[in-house]
Amino acid sequence: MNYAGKNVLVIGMARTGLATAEYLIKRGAHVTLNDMKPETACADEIARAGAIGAEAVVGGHPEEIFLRADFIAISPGVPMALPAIVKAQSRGIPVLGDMEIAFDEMKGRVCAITGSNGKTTTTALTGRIFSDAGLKTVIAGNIGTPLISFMDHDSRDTWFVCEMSSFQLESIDHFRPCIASILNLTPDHLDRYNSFESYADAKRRIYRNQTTDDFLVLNGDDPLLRHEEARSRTFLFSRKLQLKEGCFLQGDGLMLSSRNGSGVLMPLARIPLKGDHNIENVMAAALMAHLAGIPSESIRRSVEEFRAVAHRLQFVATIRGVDFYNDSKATNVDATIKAIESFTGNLILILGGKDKGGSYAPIRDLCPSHVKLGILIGQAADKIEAALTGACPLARVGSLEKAVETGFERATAGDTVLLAPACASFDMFHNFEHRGDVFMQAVRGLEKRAG
Ligand code: UMA
Repeated sequence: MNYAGKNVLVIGMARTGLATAEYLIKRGAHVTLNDMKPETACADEIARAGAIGAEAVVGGHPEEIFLRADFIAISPGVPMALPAIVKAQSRGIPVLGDMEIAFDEMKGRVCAITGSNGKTTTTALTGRIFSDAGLKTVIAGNIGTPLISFMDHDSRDTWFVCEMSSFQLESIDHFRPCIASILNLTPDHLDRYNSFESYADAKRRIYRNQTTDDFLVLNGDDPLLRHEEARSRTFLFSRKLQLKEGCFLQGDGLMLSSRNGSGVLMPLARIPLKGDHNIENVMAAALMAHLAGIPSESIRRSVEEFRAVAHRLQFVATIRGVDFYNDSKATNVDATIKAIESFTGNLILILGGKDKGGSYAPIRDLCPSHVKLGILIGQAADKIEAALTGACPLARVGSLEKAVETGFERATAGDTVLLAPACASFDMFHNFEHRGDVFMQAVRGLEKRAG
């Protein structure tokens, strides 16, 4: 698209908004950046907007700036249901996300990964396999750096391995990945969607522009995904099914099979990541790499060398026989269940934060066998307490640091203190990374004091 002389409104003045504004200004657009935050809370962002040549309007979303835009670029954290957006759309003003804008210019190929859980680990691992195999690779999207930030480099021959959230998928139009994957579908973000179906529909947009030349990789063990009707060539990965084509388990070996060849990829015991859910993540990444033409030997080596991504079931320390794990990225109930299931029991589980509108009851079933003590923090503590009372002992504390101390006091050698909160972090922290960092700092402090 030719942006020269266009009036563009960019909503959200954080990573995506600022990168998008810079991209558009370099291509001749007049950009207004808009954020609901008051001026006092975004002085740095206003200064950055000025430095790149954008006008900044903060402290709300005044309708007139939406209605005079030629098009609107929306950040993932801003809901499409914002009244000013709805009104602009009703007047025919296009609303696009940074991934769509980037895709319009991109010369390379996209491998896009979504799902309720496991996206970041799978994206990081897939990117690692691609780059270890000598392919020019960029890892972008929900994992941390907006895709649009990479568009000033020559993108020919590049694989863009993108983690995509449902939020980002809402604002695509022509975006078409050569390889797409949906890892799983479980309830999340029900504070933004009015039903699980509309959340799942947003995820399904990942393959809607694919053609018969493209590949779609789905979790064959997820009943919601097994029977998707896509135009693209669909391959499953599964821990339970024996597949003619795809990635699956045979005995204790991981098998890969397609027209590109078949055989044992590697014994399960050689996968360094913890937990059954990570076997699924490895299967998805291996299958995508296989479909991109990467030899099994190269995939195997990369998987063997890959270690957990920060804040995803990350081992922190052992203090007097008590292990500490940071799974701050477990921001929904399903992720917490997967984290719990990665251990055989003896867990002291730290739960709580900002509630996202779902039910905590599914955690209850695992408590008697796995959880010695649940330590509750944050705004959601009352709701979690109501859901788990009677299933395991519970304690309430006022901070994450206090939760770490209490966990250590109540643990005996052989126990594991696990942060897997089942909630968003924004009631007490800037984001889940900040929450994980505070947890790890508290553990390190404990380690020093324990000698
Ligand atoms: N804002 C408004 N009006 C609103 C809502 C928000 O003005 O109604 C403003 C906020 O005041 C803030 C800005 O929008 O200043 C934030 O925008 P953003 O949340 O999109 O922040 P970015 O820094 O651009 O981060 C986004 C993704 N954030 C979200 O989806 C919430 C990041 O994913 C992503 O890494 C980044 O783009 C680069 O692609 C984070 C995330 O939490 C990790 N994702 C969710 C998840 O994984 O569950 C989906």
